[in-house]
Amino acid sequence: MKDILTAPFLIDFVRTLTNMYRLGWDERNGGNVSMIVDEEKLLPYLNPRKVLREIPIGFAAPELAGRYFLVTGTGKYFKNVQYDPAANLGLFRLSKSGDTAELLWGYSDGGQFTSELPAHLMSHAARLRVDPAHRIVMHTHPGNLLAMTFVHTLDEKEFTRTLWQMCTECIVVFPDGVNVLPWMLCGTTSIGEATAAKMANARLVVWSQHGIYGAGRDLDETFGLIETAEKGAEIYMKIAHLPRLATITDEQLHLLEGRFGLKVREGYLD
Ligand code: 2HA
Ligand code: ZN
Repeated sequence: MKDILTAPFLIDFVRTLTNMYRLGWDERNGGNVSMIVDEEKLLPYLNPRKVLREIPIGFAAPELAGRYFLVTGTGKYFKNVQYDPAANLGLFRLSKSGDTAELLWGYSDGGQFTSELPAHLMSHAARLRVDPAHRIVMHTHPGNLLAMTFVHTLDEKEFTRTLWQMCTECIVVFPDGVNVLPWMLCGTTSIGEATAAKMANARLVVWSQHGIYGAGRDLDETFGLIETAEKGAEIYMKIAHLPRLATITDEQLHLLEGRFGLKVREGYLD
């Protein structure tokens, strides 16, 4: 068996979390990330029959039974992940019944997965239904997106259109738009179900006055989605209180649609 700390998927995961912390998105224990790991990627590093602990997840996700997940630990700080991946992260397989995490590696101080596991697993199931290559769910607290939910309407079409108008790249990176949930109690199966429902037609879901969820095929793509939306929100927060003398028009957004062959969210452009 090779040392799992040398596994490219783990190195990529740790680097991504470290970078998210560096950007100020993940204060204290804020944020959580989960990644579906394909079995062939993990076999050189772990014996899948050697289960360290069985941890009930408190709900059932039968669609994901038998899948492997690398998931941040509850109460853990992104800041610390690079110094002790085994204490701050865990890798488990979801049992046949879909209601138990079979821990294969990590949570080495007796900990367990993030309190937001319902939103993560339900979002994975929702995204896999529309994209079999989907692998990542990322939750974080970027300051400008959060700020925007206090001063902008939470109407999804309006919220999406504002972000598209803030930087030319926005519509290119997330033509499917941004869905928005009102403030809800976090860490519950209700917010998990609501998030997953919003993931059916977009890869970004804002949790008002809390943060954002992003989904994608790999860590770079998912990080880049959130990074681009956060840049749009940053520009909005810089200009919202100033007279607006220019904007990106719908005509120009249509030009981008044609140039990049985008599948822009139906009905969002005039
Ligand atoms: O504690 O971000 O949503 C981590 C969180 C909860
Ligand atoms: Zn959060």
